[in-house]
Amino acid sequence: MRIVLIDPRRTTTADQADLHLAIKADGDTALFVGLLKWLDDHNTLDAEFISASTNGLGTALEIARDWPVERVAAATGLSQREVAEFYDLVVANPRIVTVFSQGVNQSATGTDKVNAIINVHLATGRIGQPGMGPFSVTGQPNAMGGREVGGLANMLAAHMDFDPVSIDRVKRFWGSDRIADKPGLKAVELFEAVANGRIKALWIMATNPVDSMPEADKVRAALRTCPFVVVSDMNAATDTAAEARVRLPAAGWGEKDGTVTNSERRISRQRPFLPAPGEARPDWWIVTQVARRMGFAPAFPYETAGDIFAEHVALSAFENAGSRDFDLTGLVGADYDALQPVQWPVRQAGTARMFTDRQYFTSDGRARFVPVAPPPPIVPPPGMLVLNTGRVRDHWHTMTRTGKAARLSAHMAEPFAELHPDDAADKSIRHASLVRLENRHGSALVRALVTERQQRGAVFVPMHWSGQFSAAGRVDVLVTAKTDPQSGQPALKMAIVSAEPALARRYGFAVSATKPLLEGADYWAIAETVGGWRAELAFITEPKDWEAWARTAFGVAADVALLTIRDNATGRQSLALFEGERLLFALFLSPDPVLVSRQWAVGLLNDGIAPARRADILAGRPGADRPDPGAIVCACFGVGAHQIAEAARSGCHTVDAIGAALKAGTNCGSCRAEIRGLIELNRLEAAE
Ligand SMILES: Nc1nc2c(c(=O)[nH]1)N[C@H]1C(S)=C(S)[C@@H](COP(=O)(O)OP(=O)(O)OC[C@H]3O[C@@H](n4cnc5c(=O)[nH]c(N)nc54)[C@H](O)[C@@H]3O)O[C@H]1N2
Ligand SMILES: Nc1nc2c(c(=O)[nH]1)N[C@H]1C(S)=C(S)[C@@H](COP(=O)(O)OP(=O)(O)OC[C@H]3O[C@@H](n4cnc5c(=O)[nH]c(N)nc54)[C@H](O)[C@@H]3O)O[C@H]1N2
Ligand SMILES: [Mo]
Repeated sequence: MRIVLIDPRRTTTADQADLHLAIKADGDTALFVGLLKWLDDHNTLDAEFISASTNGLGTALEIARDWPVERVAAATGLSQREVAEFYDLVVANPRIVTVFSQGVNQSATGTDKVNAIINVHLATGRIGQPGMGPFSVTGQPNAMGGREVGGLANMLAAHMDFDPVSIDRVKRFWGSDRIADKPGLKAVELFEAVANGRIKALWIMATNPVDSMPEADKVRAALRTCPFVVVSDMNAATDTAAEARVRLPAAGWGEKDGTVTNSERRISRQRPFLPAPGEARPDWWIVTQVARRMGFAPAFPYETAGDIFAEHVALSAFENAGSRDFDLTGLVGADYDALQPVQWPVRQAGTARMFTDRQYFTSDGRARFVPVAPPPPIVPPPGMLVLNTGRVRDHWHTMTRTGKAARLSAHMAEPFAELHPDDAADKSIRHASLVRLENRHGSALVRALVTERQQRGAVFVPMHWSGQFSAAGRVDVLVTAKTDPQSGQPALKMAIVSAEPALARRYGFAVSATKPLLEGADYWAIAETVGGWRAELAFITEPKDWEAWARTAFGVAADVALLTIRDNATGRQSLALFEGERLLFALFLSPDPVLVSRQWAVGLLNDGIAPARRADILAGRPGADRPDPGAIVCACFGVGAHQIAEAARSGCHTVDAIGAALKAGTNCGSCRAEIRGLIELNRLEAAE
């Protein structure tokens, strides 16, 4: 198998790819429209399939004919050679799967990008057969399931739209004289309606929009003006729950019964493996109770998750007879507790592959080409950068889960911005210093990570950091609430920002046995570690009295003496508190970024520390018996970059050899590309 990665950044996926196309933001439509022309020019179109099973190629091809490789290269920022190499691979390999996710979807031209991709598959007949097809990978573990039950404002349940026939059908199925007869507000519109007072009551369930929606500060402000906000969550402390009038404790996935559907349309039963804590209840139960008290008891007779699933199955089967793709007819009357994983549509049995009969869910059964034209390129004003956002390996969304796992936080412990070295130099931003990103929507303060993996003119910030874990790491305060005109999906990968160095007068790093309160610092980011917390700090204006500041931050009473040392030559200063052999907190301050080894300092929280060692600890000096493992690379086994580098220098020259020596990379394997990079680097150093 060959892998082509299309991503503006050289991500760790690039390390596995045969070809990486570092495309300009939103260049995808041009790339795939140009591909359609190339395929036509190289006689790769499937004329028989096109004439028997599709409609509308003409217009799509007409547009594509204006997109020769030179023009594609100009629009995508790629070289003509790279574009041609990719196109040749597509010509030569009929078995091709185009896997796409949010770099395609979360764009003001997302639907165009998807249609450009599907057009290529339709034109070559590469769909509905083994090893080929466009493949949209949904992100959330049950994103697919959410759509099936109508969890989007623009659809009814069971994949039915708001067309008159479907509206009438669902109405009859439910025996209801009233039903919503048009799409509701999509996410971005919804918060606009809250802001302008059209919506006065809002129930937010299982999502954290104060962090994850574009123009996030406006979302927060909107919630503050909304007369009635209810939040159902499994965490009491989230940035959204903080704005709620009523908080309802929800059971989490491992505490409840249900089904989930994954990206291959496979529905699986999920059973609880933990009891629900306290008063927590499944969301369906909470909704049912509220509905009953609102007077809808006859319509909400459910006692179990199985009751609801049976109704879901029945609706999918209602007047279906093969006319609608979402069809669970085969599960009517099925024993919920004995349900085996199955791929829909389920008529007699499940369906492993759709469209093998070359029939599509349109009125004439033919697939439709949707003509799309590439958008004009995105050109930020001089000095400004294109902001891109997304995920890191070890965090999940707004960190309500992964923020609690010390091991996962060890990989990336603070919010950061990836910048190209030339942009960083232009703007006098040093690696590991702080950078302020700003535009008319808001501002963020994050650590600068200067790297060749980033392209010039762009900056990447992870989506994960919330106000629970950082002072100003919420990237969505910067993202413009611009949406795709068809889908309403916000362009979450896109904003124009300025980037300036933030000159801190003092930097700090702290470890603490208890969660510190860092509100007084201009920059702070905290992460859980084994035995406590670690925190990165920076002060643009300094507190007058460091001891007083530390007492508030680490909750130390006025009559308890702190240990402090100060080096007048360097301006470095440390404060700490011990209780017997136990370190309660240590705070290292410096006019420059603090150089203390993070892994060493974090380890102190679990060490017994003899009084004689206290001075070394205040000085930030690891003893010879405790070599610094470096930043954690393998989160599964807690193996650091220095350890891997050392092993590489002493002869472990393959990822497997490192695994045999240190166990690193032998469990989940997601750090293997990073390990490979460290081996390369350190072999070279050893050779020099
Ligand atoms: N560790 C971890 N895994 C997760 C999640 C998580 O939070 N953490 N979340 C899950 C969820 S819900 C989702 S939706 C998926 C998302 O999975 P992905 O979509 O794979 O992840 P992202 O990091 O959001 O974005 C992917 C890439 O799109 C690139 N990109 C940005 N703009 C463009 C563009 O214009 N064109 C192209 N071609 N690429 C562009 C970005 O540089 C980024 O590397 O991940 C799922 N898996
Ligand atoms: N800039 C930018 N913004 C993005 C993205 C991006 O790439 N860039 N990605 C977007 C994408 S793809 C996604 S999926 C979203 C994710 O954004 P959100 O969905 O807002 O983020 P989560 O952290 O998953 O929030 C889920 C919340 O539900 C709670 N929860 C978990 N399980 C349950 C449950 O069973 N019941 C209830 N009631 N609560 C529960 C969690 O504690 C958490 O507070 O972010 C989007 N926003
Ligand atoms: Mo997602």
